Amino acid sequence: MAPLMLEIYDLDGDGRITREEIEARKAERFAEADADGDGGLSPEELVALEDIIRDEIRRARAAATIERFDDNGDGLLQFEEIEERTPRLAPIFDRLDRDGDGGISQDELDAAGDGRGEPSRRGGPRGRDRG
Ligand SMILES: [Ca+2]
Ligand SMILES: [Ca+2]
Ligand SMILES: [Ca+2]
Repeated sequence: MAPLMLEIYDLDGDGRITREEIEARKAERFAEADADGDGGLSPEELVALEDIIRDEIRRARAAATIERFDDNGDGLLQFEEIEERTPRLAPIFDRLDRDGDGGISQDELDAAGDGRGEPSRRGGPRGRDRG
């Protein structure tokens, strides 16, 4: 069972999703979408329902992400916690910044484009001189 499903449907947080919980969640959604409370969904309300479901999924996904990244356990993602777990950008930056001056110059970008076999969108197989 995907944790995402648990996040969305496990209302009492016991790690199991019961039929009742699914029904309750659906009823909750419906009631929330039925803005005028007439017991039926108008086109606008149906759109609202879709938004609610989409929101639920995004929130659940965010909650799962926070749980994974939250080093100090405060239930929030601090900037440092994000940085620490998404180190992918740092090596790329370091690699591009060949002279290590903390900035990436156009030359360095060109060199990266030529040297690493990354397809350039500028077209033409010829780059600058080999470095
Ligand atoms: Ca449950
Ligand atoms: Ca309605
Ligand atoms: Ca935290």
